[in-house]
Amino acid sequence: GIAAGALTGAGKDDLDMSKTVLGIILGGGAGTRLYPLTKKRAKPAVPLGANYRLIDIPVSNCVNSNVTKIYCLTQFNSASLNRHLSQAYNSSVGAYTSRGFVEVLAASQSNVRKEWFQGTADAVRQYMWLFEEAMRDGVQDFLILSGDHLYRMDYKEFVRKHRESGAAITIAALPCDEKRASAFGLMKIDDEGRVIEFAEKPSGDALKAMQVDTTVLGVDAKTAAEKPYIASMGIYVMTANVLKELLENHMPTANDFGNEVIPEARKMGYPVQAYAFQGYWEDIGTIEAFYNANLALVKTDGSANFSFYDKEAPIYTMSRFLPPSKVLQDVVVRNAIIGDGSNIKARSRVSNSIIGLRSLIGEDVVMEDTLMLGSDYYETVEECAWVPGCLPMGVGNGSHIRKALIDKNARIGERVQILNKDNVQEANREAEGFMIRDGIVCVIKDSVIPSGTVI
Ligand code: ADQ
Ligand code: ADP
Repeated sequence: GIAAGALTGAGKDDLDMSKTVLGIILGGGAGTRLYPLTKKRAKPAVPLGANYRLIDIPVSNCVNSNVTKIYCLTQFNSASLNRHLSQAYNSSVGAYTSRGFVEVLAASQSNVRKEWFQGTADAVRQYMWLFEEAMRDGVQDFLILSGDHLYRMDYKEFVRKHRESGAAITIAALPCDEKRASAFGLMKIDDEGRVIEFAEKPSGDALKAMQVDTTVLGVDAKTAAEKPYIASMGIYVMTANVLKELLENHMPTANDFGNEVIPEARKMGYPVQAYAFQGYWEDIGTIEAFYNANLALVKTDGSANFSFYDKEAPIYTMSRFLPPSKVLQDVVVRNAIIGDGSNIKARSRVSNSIIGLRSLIGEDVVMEDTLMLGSDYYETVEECAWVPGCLPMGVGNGSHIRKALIDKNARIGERVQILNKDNVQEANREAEGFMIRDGIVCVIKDSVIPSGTVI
């Protein structure tokens, strides 16, 4: 569900975005960094911000920028991902005149021999035969996006700059501090924004060597002093026929954009440009970053940088027609987002937390700094009672949970304590239904944590 009006809100489109740009979303590799969220689902289907999924961010940005032909490349497909995309978007992008679509392309379905995509560039190469059809239909540029970023961006300006500069590849870029710089592709640029050096995730001396004056990106001197690196956001506009030529003829064995294609193309003399992005952007592809970015949605100290609400550029999702959430007597909710169809029983206290859709929270529960993803379906207490040993969905009476990430359909019993009192940073207790990553207790999807458990 997108209201019809939302699509016309994309503004004046002299670039003919819907016809000339193909959105390609890199939906995830092996899925190790977000594990165990990716244990039972493809990365784009990971739930976000109580009602959404990761894929909603790039797809909504596309729709709001009038990019209506969208492919999502993923290692494997899941029924829920397809259902989510088709229910949320296909009626809106698929109008007869725009001939738009949002489709999942899985590695295992590719007609090229390899079982898995070997990397980002390899993923695009394996489906180039399909993208060529879009090129014959008028597509000039590929907009290559990541599936695990939280941001709002108007791709029209990005594409406009790409075409104006005559670049082969344009890389969205922002200033970055020393601490995080080595996690990114770093650039040096000239006065025209042309990339004159590119280093993928350098460290040590090679990192230091990439320091620049980032006021060239349009930031003030103070910000430039704190953030002396120009980082690639992993978001690119690439001229379609140039990329085809690069992947098939010049570097047929290159697997990655950041490691191989971009630095090689630059060395070969192809014009590579940087596009300065202003605004909030976060890579949420690790458990820690994912947890922090979700909880930052309810920060009151001004560091809540992202809102799912924006009149001009909303983030869309599947309409589920869930009932509004219900909160019973003497419940205290502070700094929280509660997804649709949730139910919080008497005297519970929820603070600094995101409670995902269809969450059932019992009586006298305490939840702090917790990201609960919710449930995929409702199950009544009566239904559960028919099944021997069934523990109801959600969080049972009297449980106390702090700094946890509870995946969907978890069944947490009564008087459970998830407090990680010993402040364990890493632990693999998958057989018991949880893991600890970066000090965050992750309760795995569909797990059962028996009454009285202490973690
Ligand atoms: P990373 O994000 O570390 O750096 P990479 O692991 O290649 O690079 O992932 C890029 C995106 O592609 C991610 O969304 C990932 O899930 C997806 N992806 C990875 N392998 C894939 C595969 N085989 N099939 C489909 N999708 C796949 C990149 C750039 C850096 C830049 C950062 C910004 O390489 O230069 O700074 O993004 O976050
Ligand atoms: P994810 O969307 O997190 O990847 P799945 O691929 O397991 O998760 O699919 C979740 C979907 O499956 C839900 O939308 C729900 O409709 C359905 N589903 C899963 N388990 C059940 C169940 N036990 N009863 C009814 N529906 C279920």
